Amino acid sequence: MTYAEDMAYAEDRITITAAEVLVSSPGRNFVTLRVTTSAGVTGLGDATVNGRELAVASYLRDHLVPLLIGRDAHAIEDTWQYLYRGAYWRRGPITMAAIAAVDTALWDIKAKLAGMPLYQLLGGRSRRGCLAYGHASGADLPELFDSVRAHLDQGYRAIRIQTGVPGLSSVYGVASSSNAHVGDDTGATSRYDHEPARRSTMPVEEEWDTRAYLRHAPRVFEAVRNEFGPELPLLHDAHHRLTPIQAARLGKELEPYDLFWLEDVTPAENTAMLRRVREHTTTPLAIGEVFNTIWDYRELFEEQLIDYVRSPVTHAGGITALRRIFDYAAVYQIKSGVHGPTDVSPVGLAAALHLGIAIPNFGIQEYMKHSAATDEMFRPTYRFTDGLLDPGEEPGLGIGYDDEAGAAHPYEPAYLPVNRLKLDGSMHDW
Ligand code: EZ4
Ligand code: CO
Repeated sequence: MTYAEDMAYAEDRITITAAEVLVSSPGRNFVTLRVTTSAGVTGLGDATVNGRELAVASYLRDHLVPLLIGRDAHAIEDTWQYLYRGAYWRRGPITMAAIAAVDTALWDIKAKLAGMPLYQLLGGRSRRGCLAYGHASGADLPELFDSVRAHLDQGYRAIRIQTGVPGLSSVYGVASSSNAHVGDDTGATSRYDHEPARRSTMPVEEEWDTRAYLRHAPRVFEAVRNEFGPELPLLHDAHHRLTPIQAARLGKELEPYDLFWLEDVTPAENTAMLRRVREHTTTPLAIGEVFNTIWDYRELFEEQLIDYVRSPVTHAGGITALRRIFDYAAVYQIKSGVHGPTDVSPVGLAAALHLGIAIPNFGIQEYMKHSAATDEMFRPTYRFTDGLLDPGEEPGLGIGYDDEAGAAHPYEPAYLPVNRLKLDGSMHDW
C-alpha cells in the first residue's frame, strides 16, 4: 500500500472537497483561493501577484486545485512539500504565490477547526500588537509635512517618507491626484497613500534621474527631522534603483537622520552587492519584497548584510515558509518587516499579523489601508489602534469573502509602471 493510500484509510480524516480561485477587483485586482473541506469549514489564501494576476490564477486553477481534492486538510507541511518538491520547477513568484494561497487557506481551516485565532497555533501572543508604519508622501516638502501630520493624527508611530524629486514629473511612492488609486469606484474622496498599479492595458511610463534623487533625498530627511524631531521612526524605499556604490553613498548621507530602515537600495537579483553597501554605512537595510524563498536570504543572513526581512506571506510560500525564514533570520538578530501594500489582500495581511504577533523577532509591519470596497468584500477583523495592528480573536484568519461583492467587481487589466531614464530614455529599474 502506498503512503497516500494508507492515509486515505485513516479514520476521522477531514479532506479537501473543493478549491475555488476567485479573481475580483474591488478597486484593484485580487486573486483569492477558497478551500472547502468535508467538515464544511472553509479557508482563504491570497495569491495576488500585482500586474500578473491571471498567471497565478491559472497556476492554481489548472495545476494545483486538481491535486488538492481528497487530500488531508490537516496535513499542511506534507501538502507544502508535495506542491514545492512535486512541481520540479521550484521557486519563482507565480509558483510560490500559488503555494502560499494553499498553505494560508489550510492554516485558516486548521485554526477554525481548533476554534482559535490562528496566532494561537503559531505559539500564541508575544506582544501587545504589531507596530505598523504608514506611508507619508508629497510632491514637495509642505505637502509631505501635511501628510506626516495626517498620519500622526491617525495614530501612526512610524512613517515611511517618499517625495517628488525636482525635475521629475512623477516618482514612485508619491501619492497625487493623478495616481490616486485610479478605478476606485467606492466614491471615496480620500486619496490612497500610494497605489502604483494603474488600470490600463499598458504600463504607464515614468522617468528617472538617479543623480537628482541622490542630491535631494538627504535634504528631505534633514527637513523632516528639523520639523518633527528625533523620536519618530522614519523609513524610506529606494525601490531597487541604485548601484551598490550609489546605495552606499545614500546610506552614509542619511546616517545623521537615524532611519529605521532604508529599503531595496539595489536590485534584488544579486544579493552579494549589499556587501559593498554594508561596508560603508550603518543605516539599517531592509530587502526581500520580491524574493520568494528562504534561499534568496541565505547569503544576506549568513553574512549579516540586512536588518529586516520584507517578504510577505503571499509571495514567500505561505505561513509555513515565512515562519521558517523568520526563524532563520532570528539566528542573526534580523527581524521581520513584512511587505503590506494594497496589493497584498486583507487575507495576506491577516496572515502576516497572526505570524507577527507570535514570532520572537517581529520588527515592524507595513500598513496601507485597503479601499472601502476591498474591506466590504473581505470584512477583515484585524484592528489598527494607537499605531499597532492586532489580528483579532476570531477563529482562523478572521477574514471572509463576499461572493456577491466579488462578482460585482470583475478583473480589469492593470499594470505597474515602467521606468525610463530622463537622460536618454533607456529602461531603468522601477
Ligand atoms: O511597489 O507592492 O514597499 N512597498 C513597495 C510597493 C510595491 C508594490 C508592487 O506591487 O515597494 O509599493
Ligand atoms: Co518596497
